[in-house]
Order: sequence, then structure tokens, then C-alpha cells
Amino acid sequence: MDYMFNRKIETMPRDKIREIQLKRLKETVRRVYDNVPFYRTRFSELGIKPEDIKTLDDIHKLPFTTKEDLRKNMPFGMLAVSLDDCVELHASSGTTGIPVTACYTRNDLEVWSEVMARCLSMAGLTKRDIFQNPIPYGTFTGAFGFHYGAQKIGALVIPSGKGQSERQIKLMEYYGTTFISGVASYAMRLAQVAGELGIDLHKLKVRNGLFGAEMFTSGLKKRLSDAWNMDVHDIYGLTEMCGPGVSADCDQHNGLHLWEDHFLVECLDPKTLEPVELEEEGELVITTLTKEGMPLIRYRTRDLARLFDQKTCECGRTHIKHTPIKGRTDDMIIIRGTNIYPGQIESVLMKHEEVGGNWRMIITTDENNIDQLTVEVESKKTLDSKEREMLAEKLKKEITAVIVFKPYIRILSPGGIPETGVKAKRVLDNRKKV
Ligand code: DLL
Repeated sequence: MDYMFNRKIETMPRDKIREIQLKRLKETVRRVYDNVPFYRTRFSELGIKPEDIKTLDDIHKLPFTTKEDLRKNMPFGMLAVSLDDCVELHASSGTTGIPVTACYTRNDLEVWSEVMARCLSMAGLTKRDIFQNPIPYGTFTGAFGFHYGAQKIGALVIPSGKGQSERQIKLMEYYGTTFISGVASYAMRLAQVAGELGIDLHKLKVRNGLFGAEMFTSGLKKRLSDAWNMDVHDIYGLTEMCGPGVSADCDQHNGLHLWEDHFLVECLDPKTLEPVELEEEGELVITTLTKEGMPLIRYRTRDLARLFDQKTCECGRTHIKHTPIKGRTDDMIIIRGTNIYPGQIESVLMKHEEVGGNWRMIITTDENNIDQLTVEVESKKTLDSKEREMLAEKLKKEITAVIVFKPYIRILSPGGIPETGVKAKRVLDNRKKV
């Protein structure tokens, strides 16, 4: 059995977990009803009072919360405590102009560090590790979440931040970094930079990596693991909940344990908002159970996954598991009537040795008003025109089999796709809007 940061909680019998969840759900519902006007109005519209929540199943009586609801009440309208009791804030990137802002009380930071410590130790981090954190330190939740969790375990943290890729590799070499974190696409970029510097990643001491913040397929996980000769774990989270730390995968690598003493998860059909059967795909809807600053009821994450049967995992943990996030409901693009998720394309690309770590889809409308898809792919090494042509042909055939029409394929040299902030931007929809 592997090391656990909090064995008592991580292996707690399921009936005990449910007992804690019910107690905390009732407290949360009371807290938002008493302190957040948005929720008091919603509850009144539905004709419910906090005392109507008697069992966990009663959660179905409660209203949903959407990103739109948050945006309308930003920056501080969703707080359940006074701003004086908050000690830190983090925010999403705010691509639509209104960043979703989450404020943390001291206790919220404590809980965040705890769940992050559980995730990191599940991925192998110990106090003997040298932990490099190549994520931008700022309002994005990523860097601070990892930083707090790793320090709670007692590892030595190198707060290297994102960027200056050559320097990142040199720091790893100089300090003997053993564990890295962040966003998968950036770790792939670092692997490529190491290659350009002539540094053999297998000779570095990095042996573990914990990555999240964006969809990454099992193909990309294997890529990372081979490139760095390390064990790769997946971590999930979102600003609205705490940031990273909601769930992560154990050494079984067959699903992510979600910390049910702090989060209550449902898996719902995104159209009907009714629960799907266990192991069926749906949207994860999460209620915070211990948040003080900005508790959220039935938050619609838009993330698609399946929940697993709740038998004790081989690792000994009892907390529910979900599959890696397949994508977001709003990631799905419809091209010529076909529903396409970027993950389907990535799965095909990652099967090919010659393909590098970065890629994107560009959708345009041609002169006949027909949608066209171009898949741009970086090759792992620089290829000559004949090799590029052969690879493009192979990819075109395989992607056509998945999406049922022919895409254009453009093979670019390593590093040919521009970097796009913290997360990779996989889809560029340049279609004419009618
Ligand atoms: O991305 C928090 C985070 C940072 C998680 C670092 C893991 C590592 P947001 O910027 O609010 O927060 O974005 C949240 O990112 O709803 C998912 O769509 C996506 N996402 C996060 N983790 C994963 C993952 C952070 N492991 C949104 N796999 C979420 C797939 C992920 N998608």
C-alpha cells in the first residue's frame, strides 16, 4: 500500500464518509441561505428551506449554480463571509472579461493545502523530494495550490514559475529536481527544449510528475512518461472549488479519487440535469462541503467524466473515483454536423512516434460556405518534405476514420505552434459567424 498523507480520512469506510457529507451539506446549505442573497433568493423561488435537507438524496431539491451566476455576482457578491475574513484571492483567466474570483479564508487555505498534500503524496511526493513548480505564480490557482500542498508534505519547493524554459531545465539539473508539476502541454514543451539543449532527460533526477488544468489523453500521458522517464499522475480541479486538488489518480492509474469529505459530486445528464447511471458519462456537478469564503451549491463544472463503482480501490482509498476528464461540454465542436471533441483527435495523433507534443485544430469556412478543419501538428524532430507528406497522409486517413470527413493536415517543425498562456489552446474556430 502506498504512502498516504491522511490515511484515516483517505481509507474511511463509505458509510462514515456519507455521514460526514450529510452533516457538512446541512451546514453549508444553512451558511449560504443565511449569508448569500443569491442563494436565499434561489431557495425562496424553489420554495425550500435549509431544514428540508434531511438526507444526501435531498440534494436534488437544491438549485444549480452556473458560471453565469458567478459572473453576475463578481467579484464579491457570492461570499458567505465578510471580506475582512478573507486572506487571499484567485481568479480564472477571464477570457470573456469577467474573471471568476474565489476568495479564501484562512481555513479555506488550510483545506486546500490538505487536499493538495493528499494528491501530491498519492503521486509519490515525500519530504525528501525536490519539487519544482513550473506554473505561473499569480491569480491562476495552479502554482499556489501545488506550492502549499508540497510544503505541507515538507518537500523542498522550487517556485520556478512558468517560462524561461531553458532556465527551468538548468534548474532541474542544478538542484537535482525529483518531482515536477503543472500543465501537461508545458511539460511537453520543456522536454522539447531539453532536446534542443542536448540534455538527456533520462539523466535528470525527475521521477514523478503531477499534471492537470487541461484535457490530456492517455496517449499524451504516455508521451510525457516516456520523454521524462517518470510516473505521470493526473490532477483535477477548478478555481470555483479551490483550484487544483479536487481529485487525482492513484498508482492504479485507472481513475481519479475525489475527496468526498470536502466535495460532494454528482454526475448528471447535461441536457436533462437528471443523474446518469453509475459508470455512464455525464457532467460533474460539485457542491463544496467545507468552503467558508465562497461555498457553492451544485456547481455545474461542464466537465465530462464517468463515476465509478464505489468499491475500495486496490490502493486502499475509499473515496469515489472518476475517469479522466474527457473534455468540457462547451469544448464539443460541431463541424459539418459531426460532434467532435479535441480528445478524439489527440488520441489519434499520440499514437504516432513522429508526432511531437503540441497540436491544434483550426476551423474555417471555405468559399462554398463549407466548414473545413485543419489539424496543425508539430513533429518530434525536423522532417524533410517527403517525411512530412507521408506523416500527413497517415494522420489524414486515421482522423477521417474518426470524424467521417477529410481534414487538412499541416505538419510543422518542433516549436512551430505559438505558446498560448497557461493552458494549450487546442481549438481555433475562425468560422464566419452568420
Ligand atoms: O485549471 C486548476 C488546476 C490547476 C487544476 C493546475 C489542475 C492543475 P481553472 O483555470 O479554473 O482551474 O480551470 C478549470 O480546467 O473545469 C476543467 O475543464 C479543466 N481541468 C482542470 N484539471 C483538469 C484535468 C484549474 N486534470 C478547468 N483534466 C476545469 C482535464 C482539467 N481538464
